[in-house]
Amino acid sequence: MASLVARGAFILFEGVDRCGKTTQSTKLVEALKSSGVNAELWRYPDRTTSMGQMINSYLQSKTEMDDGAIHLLFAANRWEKRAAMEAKLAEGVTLVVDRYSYSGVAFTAAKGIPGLDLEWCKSPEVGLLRPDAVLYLNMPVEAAAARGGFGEERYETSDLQKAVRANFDKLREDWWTIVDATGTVDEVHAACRAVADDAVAKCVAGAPYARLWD
Ligand code: Z5A
Repeated sequence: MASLVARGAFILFEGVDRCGKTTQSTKLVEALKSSGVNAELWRYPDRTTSMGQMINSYLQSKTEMDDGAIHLLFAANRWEKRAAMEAKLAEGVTLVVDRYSYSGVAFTAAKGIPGLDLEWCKSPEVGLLRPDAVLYLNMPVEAAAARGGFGEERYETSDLQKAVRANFDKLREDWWTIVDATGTVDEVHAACRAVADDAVAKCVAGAPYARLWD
């Protein structure tokens, strides 16, 4: 029997470090809620789970891990949340998500480890829910770094971020929205809000779910 509740939308923010994902995802959830949309902010890695704590420790360089193993752990951190994510959407909650599988693939493949190419990196993500909309916050690495410099975590170096950006260019699909992230917070928000409103409306109207990498 079909559900009586319209499903929520899965709206994803992606982009290089400091491009504004946290700022924009937080602002979008507030705006959606204030217009009556039931919305929640999620982020990956989800550092609250036991797997997420292992990832957190790795990102903070407190532990070392094989590059393939940490890649699979990032993916497992999405799989462990998959059922909860699908249940939320089915209940009508719109999820605004800060990073997801595309970051997983773009970062690991940027390390240049033999064998860990884009295709290998995609494989553990296949079958996870595909977002209804991707808001790719497009920004040169130098401009992002000028927003306060990179932090202390692993991966926060200019060379790696440039390789990540090049990988995002390879992963982009024609249904993504490329947002100029160099504008003011309000300008970027306006562009994101329009896409989010459209995604929510399509999901209310019954848009089907899709899976990576359909
Ligand atoms: N990773 C992975 O390897 N595999 C995976 O599967 C996943 C992730 C999911 C997690 O970092 C790390 O894990 C990440 C990828 C890797 N490594 N790196 N790099 P995270 O997600 O916890 O952290 P982050 O993505 O690096 O977040 P960030 O540094 O907080 O950046 P942000 O969220 O994109 O930006 P922001 O905090 O919103 O803004 C940065 C600053 O710019 C801040 O001072 C703002 O006030 C300012 N800002 C924001 N927007 C503007 C505008 N429009 N104008 C001027 N200033 C602005």
